[in-house]
Amino acid sequence: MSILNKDRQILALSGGVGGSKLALGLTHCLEPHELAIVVNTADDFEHLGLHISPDLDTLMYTLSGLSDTSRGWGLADESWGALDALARLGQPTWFQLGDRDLATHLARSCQLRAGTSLSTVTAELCLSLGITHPVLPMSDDSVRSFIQTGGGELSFQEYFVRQHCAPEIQGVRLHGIEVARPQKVFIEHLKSPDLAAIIIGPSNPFVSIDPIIKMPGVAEMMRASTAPVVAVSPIIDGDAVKGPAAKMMAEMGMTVATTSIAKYYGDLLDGFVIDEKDADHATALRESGLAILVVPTVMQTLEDRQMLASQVLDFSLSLSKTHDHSTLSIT
Ligand code: FO1
Repeated sequence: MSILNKDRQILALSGGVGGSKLALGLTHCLEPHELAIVVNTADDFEHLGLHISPDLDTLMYTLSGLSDTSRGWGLADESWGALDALARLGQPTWFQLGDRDLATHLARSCQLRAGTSLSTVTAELCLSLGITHPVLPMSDDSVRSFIQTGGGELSFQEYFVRQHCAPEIQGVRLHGIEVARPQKVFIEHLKSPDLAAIIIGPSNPFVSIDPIIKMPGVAEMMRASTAPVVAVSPIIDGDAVKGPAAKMMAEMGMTVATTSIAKYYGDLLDGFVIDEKDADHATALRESGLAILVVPTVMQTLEDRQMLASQVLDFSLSLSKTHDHSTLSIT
């Protein structure tokens, strides 16, 4: 079912579990040629000689219906024989690699080692998994999130998995961001007059969305595009649905509320989607110049994902670009 006229496209920016849920909903509303999903790769890391791309895998497994929805990452019906064998060999097991999941890391790692780009490897993996909507790594260059704490910097997975997000965060350093080139199809969409909307998923702004929008030129192209930019709040009623976003906000001195998310994204946004529990924020947010949609944003079932996606789509397509961007040059 196509809700876009002629060949209009939608860009969705995604990272983590929340972003994948909305992306799945969007794939049920849009044809493959109408949607491209841009995925954070700054959580990627080398582990046991393997290049691991957690947000790409979470999205691919979600779109292919193979994901373990209770864990939120990895594959359903997983076995852990290799991990047990690694433990016997005294290897690190804090980052749990399932036997089937390992196949993805092995396939990706040997392709990358052979010089294939992450984009090409991702396209091949998606083809194998029967995924038809384009999944675009945000870049084929390396960007890595480092969590700055009082005790020094931690790689993202060290912070998120090994230390269970316990250390107090002071900030995030995006290593490599200054020279990272946004993925070429991503840029083509950003520059295309056929781009109908850019949807930022309910992902962690600091470690899932910032790596995408802080790459050179991306924010400027988003502002210059005629396509409205709409974000779905990852904070509901003063807390995050999943993950460390709320804890990070509090530790970085922000009020844990939808209003702080809107402020953080600043003039990048034309529209903002908040949960009904935050309906009392709508007036203040509208007064700041944002178009606001108030709907249930907790996605527990596939129907929830599809419903929210179609509401966000309709809302986004109803917006015209509200900011005057004629003064900005596209770098
Ligand atoms: N998250 C955990 O909390 N514990 C794990 O052991 C773990 C293993 C893992 C393996 C593969 C993969 O693709 C993701 C994995 N994750 C694990 C989730 C991952 O750390 C997060 O999904 C992202 O980096 C943050 O969105």
